[in-house]
This record gives sequence, C-alpha cells and structure tokens, in this order.
Amino acid sequence: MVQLTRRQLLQAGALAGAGVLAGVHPAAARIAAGPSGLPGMFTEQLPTLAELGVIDMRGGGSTELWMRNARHSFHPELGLTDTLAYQAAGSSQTYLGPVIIAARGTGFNLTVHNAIQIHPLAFAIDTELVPAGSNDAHYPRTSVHLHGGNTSPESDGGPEQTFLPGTSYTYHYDNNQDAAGLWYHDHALGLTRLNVYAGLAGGYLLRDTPGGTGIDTGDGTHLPPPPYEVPLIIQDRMFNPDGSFAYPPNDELTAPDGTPRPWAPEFFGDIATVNGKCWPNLDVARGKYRFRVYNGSNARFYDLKFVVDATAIVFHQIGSDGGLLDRPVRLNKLVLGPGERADIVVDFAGLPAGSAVTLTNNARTPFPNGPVAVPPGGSPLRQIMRFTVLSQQGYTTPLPGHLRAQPLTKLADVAPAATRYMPLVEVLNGAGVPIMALLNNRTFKSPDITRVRSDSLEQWELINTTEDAHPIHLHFTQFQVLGRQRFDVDGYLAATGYVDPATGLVAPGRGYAVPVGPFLARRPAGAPANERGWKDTVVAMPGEVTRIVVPFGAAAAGGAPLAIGSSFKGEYVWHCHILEHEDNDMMQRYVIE
Ligand SMILES: [Cu+2]
Repeated sequence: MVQLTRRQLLQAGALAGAGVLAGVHPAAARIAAGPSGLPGMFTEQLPTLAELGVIDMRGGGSTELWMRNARHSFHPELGLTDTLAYQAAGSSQTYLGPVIIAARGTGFNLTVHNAIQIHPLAFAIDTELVPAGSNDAHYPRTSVHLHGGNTSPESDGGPEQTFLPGTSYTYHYDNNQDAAGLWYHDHALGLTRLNVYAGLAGGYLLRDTPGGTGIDTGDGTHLPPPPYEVPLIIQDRMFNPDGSFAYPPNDELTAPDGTPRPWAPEFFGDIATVNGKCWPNLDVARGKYRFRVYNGSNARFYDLKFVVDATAIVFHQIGSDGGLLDRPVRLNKLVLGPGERADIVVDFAGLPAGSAVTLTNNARTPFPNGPVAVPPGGSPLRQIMRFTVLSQQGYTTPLPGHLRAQPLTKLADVAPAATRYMPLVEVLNGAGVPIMALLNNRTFKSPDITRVRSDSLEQWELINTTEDAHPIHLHFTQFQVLGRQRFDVDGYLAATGYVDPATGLVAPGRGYAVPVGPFLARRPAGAPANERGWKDTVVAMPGEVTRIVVPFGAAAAGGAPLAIGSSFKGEYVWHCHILEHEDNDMMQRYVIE
C-alpha cells in the first residue's frame, strides 16, 4: 500500500489529522531491493587522475572525443557491465570520460562524435518523456553540457541540442572564468538520467596560469598537485547478477503498454562507485590530499565524513562549484546534492601508517526526510570508499590562509535589478503517487519562460513546496547563495492557484508564482561558510525559500569581478539536478536578451 505523506494528503484533500503520518514517506515503496549480491568492499584500487585519463588543453587548440559502447569492470566479483564512455583518440576507456584540464583564458574546441550503437539502458527508456519519433534504444540522442561553464548558447550542450549516432558536434569553450572543478556530462532531453547512468560524464579542471594572481595552478606551489590531487566522482549504481546495470521500474505507475512505468521519481543504487569502481580503496601518503569531490549520482545526496576509529576527522573545504573560497573552511562533514562539487583538502599526516580512513555517508533517501531504517537495497549507503595510510611522507606544504588575491565580490551588497519567485512543486496523481516535478508549475515545453536582461543581476527565490530537497542548477553562470528561510507551504500553495479545487491536486500550467513574503516564517539563515563562494547548483531544502543572487553576464555587478568573464545572449536552461526530476519535467528554458 502506498503510504501518503501529510503533503500528499493535503493535496488530495483528505487530511485526517495533521502530523499523524509525519515521517512516513513513499520512498520506502520506491526502493527496490538490489538484485546483485554485493561485492566486497575496499578491494578495488581507486583510479587516480592519471588513471582516469587526462586531456591537457592548457595550450588551446582542439581535441576530439568519441562516445562509444564499452564493457567495464566495476568490480571483479561482478560480470562486465555494458556501458557508455567518452574516449579520447587511441583510448579504450570503458566508463566515464577523461579529465579535461584547461587554462583560464585559453579557449579550445572540443568535437564529440556520437559512435554509440545501442543504449545499455534501453529497457529503462520512457517513451512518455522523449521527443516523438526518437529511437534512443538503437539510435541514442546525445548532448554534451559543460556543467558550470560560462559558455555561449550554441556550445552549452542544452537538452534540445542533441546529435545522433554517426554525427558530431563541436563545442567552443572560452574558459573565461575563475579556475574551478567543472564537469561535462550528457543532457539529452528525457534521456539524461540514462545517458549519465551509463557513463557519459567526466571531470573538467580549469586551472590558473602559473605566475598570475590565481593559486589554483596545479603545480604544487600552494595546493596539493597530482598525484595528491584526486577527483572523486561518486555515483550510486545497481547491478544485475550478470553484471549489467539495473534500473528498477516504477511499480506505482503504469506505462501505456500496461507494464510498470520505466520512469521512477528517484534512482537509488545499492552500491557506491567512485571513479567507476565499487567501494574502492586509495593508498595515501602521510600528507595533504586535494579531493575534487563530484556528486555524479542521479538522485542520491551524500552527507560525507572521513572516519577513523569511529571519529570524524577535520578537513578543509577550499572551493565550491565555481572556484576557490576566500579562505579554507574547517569541516567535519559535507553535504553534497547531485551535480554539486566540493574542493577539499584532507591531511593524513597525523595518522599512523596502516590507518584505515573510511569515507562514510549518512544522508537519507530521499534527502532529507526519507526513512531512517535501511530496507534491502541499501538506503543509505553508509560507506563510500576507504583510504589506507602508507608510511611514506606526502605533500606537507601548509594550506594558504587566503585562497584569493582579492576577496570575493559580495553580491549581497549589490542591489538586484529584479527579484523573481520560483516555486518548486511536485505533481501527484489521485492515488498520491508522484508523476512529475515542476518549476513554476510549468512543463519544459511551456512557452511561459523567464526572460532576463543581459548583464543584469537578479535575486531568485527558490520556493520549495515539496517534501524533498532539490539541487537547482542554472546554466551559463555562477551565482551566490544569500541564505534560506522557512515558509508556510500550505498558505503559499493556496495563494498560487496551482491546486485544482476540483481534485485538490497541483495541476500543471495552473496559477502563477506570487511573492513569498507574506508566508515567511522564522528568521532567515545566512549561507554556511562553505557555501559563501561561487555556486552553479544549490540545494533547495523542503519548506524553505533558498535565496540566490544571479549574474546574467560578466558586467552584472557594475564591473566588480565575478566568477564568469563573458556575457552571452540566447537560450539556456535551469533545472533540478536530480536527473529523474530533470527528465520529468523539472526543467525550464530561460532567455538572456
Ligand atoms: Cu528535484
């Protein structure tokens, strides 16, 4: 039986008693048990930066990638897995793509060839979500988005800029923005969750040039360089006994052919993979490591700790999505939503040789209100990977006290040209089952989209009326988080007119966003220290307004320096980075004009 949440009961007009069902969440019914016997932990070695493969584009020019079918070993106890990979010339990479290293201010061209022959997750394609006439099982559409890139519209890799097997697309990346840990990944409309799941994602490290004012040079002068700099691309996955990918169908919804609908509100895997290996180990020297942490998962949030002998050790976050923070921020835990990145430094120097440090996770699924208990299928994934401390000494240069030559421009001090109210809503059917999520209660195809002035600064209030957290991502720009504040969800929803009185349910296309001011509750909380940097993806918590200040061009703050260095006009998108939400239908176009 589907257990309804208070919100669902409210939407269905059947509230029997407020709070009676508090804490009960339909997610328990969504999580299927993993068909895999779980492989052993910490036996695989983590692929490092060099082993992931590097394309060094710091000199500019052009390069090529081929998207191909491949077979990948996530763990020797699993069979080989049919995957997709981005392969450089001469490479036989079998999952993800090489890490592209670029230099700030030096542009280059990337030509990507779609050489895919069949989709490894064809069984999970949802015909209700993909454009009419598409044949993604045998002829998958692809689009390569540089996530966090200050990119022109034609090189953005948006959901409708897809290209088919046998064709190519050339992207130009100016790299006219702060040094940062970006990533590239697929973005094909209605297919993103399956293309990324299959392997179409890769790291992109934008560096400062040695001799300039920026310290993110990768040469070890200020920060740990390779091999002490390691990307950690964290993705939960689920496998069938033969090693093939599993993606459980949605038993609560029926497809037109009468079978369970392939689309589910969230995918949660029962195995943690990092850089394409299950629960890997990394042997570390006694010194500092710079981990470029990517939440590359479809829907899973992580609440991460580095635990040794049951104690969470202190580490420092030095950068957020769009570049370095003003100064290192001391942490002993880190929450990352899908699409977010964190640039952190962990010091293993004080640990005796032989120490085992486990990267643990304590985030509920869905985040943050999912069930505490762990049903078969693994929710939450309590362990992610392990670090084994060696006796040799590593990188021991002290961490700089200041990470930027000039402090970050504080957008909170600049008056925005406009404030927009942007509600996040979940749409349920009459049985209380989620059927889609929306921005502004409009579908992706709606012509009712946001138009912003080039080089203007806007405040966007992300008003989360749902029960779950949503990581909201804007293309083109890097923004700042002002803070968060609780609000009266029921009062606000009633004021929008989103709910159809005839059914008591949110009806897509109805109503309009209204100012949230009259519904605010309690005091606003400022952004935590590790969010006081440049962001392109921000977690909007349920029942809260998340305020962000967004530059829509390099001159948006009157000439004060921003993370982005370019202004472009044209069409982009903003969306939830839970890929199941993005695909159905929590994504809108917006236009810079
Ligand atoms: Cu979402």
